[in-house]
Amino acid sequence: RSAVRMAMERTYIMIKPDGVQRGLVGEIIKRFEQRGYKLGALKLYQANEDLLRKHYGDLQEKPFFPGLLKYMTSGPVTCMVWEGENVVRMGRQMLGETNPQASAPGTIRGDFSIVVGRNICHGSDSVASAEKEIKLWFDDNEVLAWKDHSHAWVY
Ligand code: RTP
Repeated sequence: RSAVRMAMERTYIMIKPDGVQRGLVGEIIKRFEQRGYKLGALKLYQANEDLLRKHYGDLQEKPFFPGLLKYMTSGPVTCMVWEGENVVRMGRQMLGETNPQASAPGTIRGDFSIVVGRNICHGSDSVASAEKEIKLWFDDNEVLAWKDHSHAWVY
């Protein structure tokens, strides 16, 4: 297939503190790798409130926001960039629904979590928010240039 016809995208996937503490980092990376997506950036990172207010800017007025801040700063998160065809939508599908009890078995939340306040992972909901979130969580020099990757084995 011609490279120009593919919807090549990047998305921001983050394993939340519960996912890290429960030892699910390898499992989650494995699922994206095995699907055929390419890792473009990876780091373990202790987030602070300032960064999380920027990341979750649209949720600041929600009653659960203080609890969300406490949860998300309770330990390190794992920040990742994944790339490949349609990865924003496919990534959300692999994660499952925001509420784990609405998540199908076979999804990450559907396999490993029970409540919305401890739902293991985050994935960008659009190409635009992916680009915004990648800039927010990574310095430019931490993210591999897309052209460095060969996708020839997958596509
Ligand atoms: P995420 O950004 O983490 O991928 O989640 P999302 O887009 O699927 O969901 P969103 O509505 O943006 O909520 C962000 C995160 O806030 C926590 N949350 N807690 N009722 C609650 O206690 C509640 N609702 C949402 C979850 O961790 C959710 O992923």
